[in-house]
Amino acid sequence: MKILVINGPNINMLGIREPGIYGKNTFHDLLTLLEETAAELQIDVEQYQSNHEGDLVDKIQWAWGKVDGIVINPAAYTHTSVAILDALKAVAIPAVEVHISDVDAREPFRQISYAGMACCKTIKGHGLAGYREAIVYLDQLLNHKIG
Ligand code: CA2
Repeated sequence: MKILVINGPNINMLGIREPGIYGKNTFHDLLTLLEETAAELQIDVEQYQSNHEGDLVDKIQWAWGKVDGIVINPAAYTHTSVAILDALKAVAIPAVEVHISDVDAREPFRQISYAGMACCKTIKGHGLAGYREAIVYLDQLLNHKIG
């Protein structure tokens, strides 16, 4: 079982500014959490972060035939990118959308998610723990423990 975790622009800056919105944890803390989750579930978890929309599209295309599930936080591209939506639809790999903050409680422009239209589940407002929840969900889904 291989899960690809994709993070969009500025996620690598976590913990540096706006702790009131995104918490005090850093991007390094997120990488540690992903490693711990992979060990706990005995699965392969790969993380990819980019600040560039086309690179995110390339990575989603790369995943076709290579990974079983995708966890994606497209960050600001969530609210603008039809290209990321189309890439997720093209590969048709089960995908879960994660947002660290509760985007529904923020500015109206953050309440639109294009990527989410191609995802089977969205987890928002759970901080970094949302990534673990998404991986556990995909692991159970792909092992037919949930429908
Ligand atoms: O809540 C989330 O996970 C977001 O995807 C985070 C994005 C934001 O544009 C989305 O609306 C919601 C922002 C990523 C991190 O941005 C930072 C901003 C300041 C300091 C550090 C990171």
